[in-house]
Amino acid sequence: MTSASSLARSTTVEKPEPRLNDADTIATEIVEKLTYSIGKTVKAARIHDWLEATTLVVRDRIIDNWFESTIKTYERQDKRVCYLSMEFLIGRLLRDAISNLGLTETVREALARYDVDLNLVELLEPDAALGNGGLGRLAACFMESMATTGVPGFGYGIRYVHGFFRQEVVDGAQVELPETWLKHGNPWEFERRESSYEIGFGGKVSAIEENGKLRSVWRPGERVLAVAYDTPVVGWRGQHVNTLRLWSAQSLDPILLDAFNAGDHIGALLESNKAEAITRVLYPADSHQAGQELRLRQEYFFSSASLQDIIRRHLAQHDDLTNLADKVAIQLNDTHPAVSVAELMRLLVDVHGMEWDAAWKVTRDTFSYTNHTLLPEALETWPIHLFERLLPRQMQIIYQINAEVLREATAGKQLDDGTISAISLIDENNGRRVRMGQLAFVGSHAVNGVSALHTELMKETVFHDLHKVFPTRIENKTNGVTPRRWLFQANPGLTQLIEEAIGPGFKDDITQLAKLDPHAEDAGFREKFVAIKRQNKQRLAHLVEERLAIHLDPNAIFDIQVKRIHEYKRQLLNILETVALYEQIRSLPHLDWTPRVKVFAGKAAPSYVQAKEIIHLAGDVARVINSDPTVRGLLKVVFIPNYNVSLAEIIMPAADVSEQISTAGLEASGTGNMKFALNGALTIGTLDGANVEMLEHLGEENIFIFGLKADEVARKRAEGHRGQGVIDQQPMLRSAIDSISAGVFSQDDPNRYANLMNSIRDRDWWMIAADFRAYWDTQRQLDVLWKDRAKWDAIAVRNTARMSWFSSDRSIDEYAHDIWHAGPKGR
Ligand code: 26W
Repeated sequence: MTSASSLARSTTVEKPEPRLNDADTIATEIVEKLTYSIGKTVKAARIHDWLEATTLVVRDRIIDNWFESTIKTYERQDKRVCYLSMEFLIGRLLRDAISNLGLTETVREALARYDVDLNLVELLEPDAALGNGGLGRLAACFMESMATTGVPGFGYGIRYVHGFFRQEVVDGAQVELPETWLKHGNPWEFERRESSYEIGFGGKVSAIEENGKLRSVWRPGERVLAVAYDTPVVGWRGQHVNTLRLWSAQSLDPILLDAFNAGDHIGALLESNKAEAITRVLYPADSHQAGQELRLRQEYFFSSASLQDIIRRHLAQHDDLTNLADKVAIQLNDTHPAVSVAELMRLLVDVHGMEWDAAWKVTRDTFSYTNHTLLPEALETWPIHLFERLLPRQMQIIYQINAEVLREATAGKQLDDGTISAISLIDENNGRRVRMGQLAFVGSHAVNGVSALHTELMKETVFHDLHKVFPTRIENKTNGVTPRRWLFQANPGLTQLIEEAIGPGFKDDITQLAKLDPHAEDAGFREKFVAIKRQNKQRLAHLVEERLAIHLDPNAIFDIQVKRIHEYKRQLLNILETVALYEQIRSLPHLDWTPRVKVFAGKAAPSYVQAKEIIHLAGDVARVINSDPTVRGLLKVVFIPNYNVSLAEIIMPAADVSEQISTAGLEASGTGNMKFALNGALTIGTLDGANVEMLEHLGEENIFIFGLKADEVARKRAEGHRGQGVIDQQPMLRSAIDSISAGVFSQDDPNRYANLMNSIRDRDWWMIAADFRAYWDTQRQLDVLWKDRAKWDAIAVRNTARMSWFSSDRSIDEYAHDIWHAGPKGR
């Protein structure tokens, strides 16, 4: 093309020509980026430069579709879904983007021309770890599924400078180190200086009279700026591209020059430091609410910025805000953005002059709320005095909402004081606190749990009384995971094998995985399936060898438990079974033991003492067992430090056994359980969270369920169950607990685990002793099954074949249809 004709084209045609996607073009473009954007020659380029250049070339291809999706949504005035989440645990983006665009082999070939290996380039990208665990990863899977299924979705969150901490294990103990994902810049994001909003804190509220009516005016004592950073989220085949908008805090005045000129160089920067602190770091706790002012500032900061942005966009297209709920659905991902309910009321009533009742209808019709945990210590409440000081107008609004909800609830009914105090937004019993769960509930038209069991328990426990008043509000939306990341990208070998067996249709319609089911009976297919599993196990073994200098035998069962470390997730039950197995192998070496590798990984909240002790114990047990020649070849234990999304992508496809063994009633859903099973691991688990639905879909021969059920746990707790009685009846368990207590695994500090072990003897709140025997027996059942390879492998194949319902596309379809009324399935 001559330069003259390209000039003519650019003045007459708005939409760019579709780019060529052959290896030649891509290679040329990568070198152009290297040269003109990065300023390096091919010869001088380091591998980081290749990463950046490749990312920019891939990004160009996404941007074309991004504009198209955005313009289409705008022109058709489609309803938008805004997913408000304090966390997005995204992981790496390059491989995901290339794969969803269908360019993996082409980009590989393009780079190979310069002797650059795409795999190595991909490994350099830092994980975007803007989340703690399940809730944050679910938000990332949902963003990808919204893009894939064509729901016009906007993720709203926080651009933390430091994501989830890096974990090192030093002398057995977890050490937290800062994470610096932005160190080399972030080529995926676009700063949108024009989309910035003022966020207020503190100050005073006054009422002014306007046209005979009182209007509240909030004059904040402090203001910060929220600046938007946009990242495109590309769906499968690149058709639809959504936006993840993350907010960064900046001070309005970068420096107080008067103070600076007067010689107060530190004071001159105080304001800007205080503002920027809001988005500096992700809170690393997912079990206890932090209860700190900075956390509430984060919550309000991103809620207010997101709502102001949503309102601005709406008013750019519509005359007023009365039809907001027809054009926008806002999903609250847990209670972290629940202050949005009060903030939207403030914006509608105080700023945009809407009548209270009309505003309340708009608010309720717009919001919906997902609950992700029933753990009492994780439910968010804020002291009234703190709330009032930081957000005085929002506090008034909460009082007013409370009064009206209580009036609505009592209308025509006689409610006792207990019910009234249970549904109140203010907890009067613990030093007066605002209950964010109640606020989210009453401000939403739909409230959902994340698995069938969890949803039922929500109705019986946290929201028992609100559920009675609003009996149709709670519904279930079982979680899912994106098969693009967790099957296609993480397990290309298996993906290719599936394609050879059933054709490529499953890539666009994951329910077609069911066609794989009959292949479970085909010995030839099973052989190939197992060969791929073996390669994946070797890949993990290689990583463990490199990082920990521990050799793993791929012939052994790879038995894996990776997730946040929590007492309720019961890593301790797994460790006790490991110790018991170790002692059994030592005392009965002549028996035909099935070789096992026990893999653990996960992070503990920095202030969670017991969780940190569990990590220490896993490491101590690993060291003793791995250096004992009597069990060599039969039992190995590893704790892999710094579990994150990228490590999960290597671990999930390498598992033979997936440990999903939470105390029944405590795991809201679990999503790791789905990733493992999709990749052909056999689950050993309790009837908890989405394991219940997995049992339904897999059939009881294909999943290994044991232990107390949720109602049995509740009953035992009510009866005052203690561990000691059970321990006395279980010699293997007693011996394992006694060994750990006696310091067999911690000779440098024999009392290290005294508290941990006593908590099982004296209390056993998590039913570790109570479930031990059932767990042990089920593990031995798996040992026996491993020897019948045809049977094991058939079950593994059936797991992959029957897991398609757990795709997050299905979850998103349900939200779109039942709650949002948006997107192709929701209209
Ligand atoms: C306020 C401190 C805090 C922070 C985060 C409390 C609780 C949380 C999250 C709600 C914890 C979480 O990630 N929950 C997990 O959500 C997943 C997605 O729904 C579920 O699969 C897990 O079972 C649930 O533990």
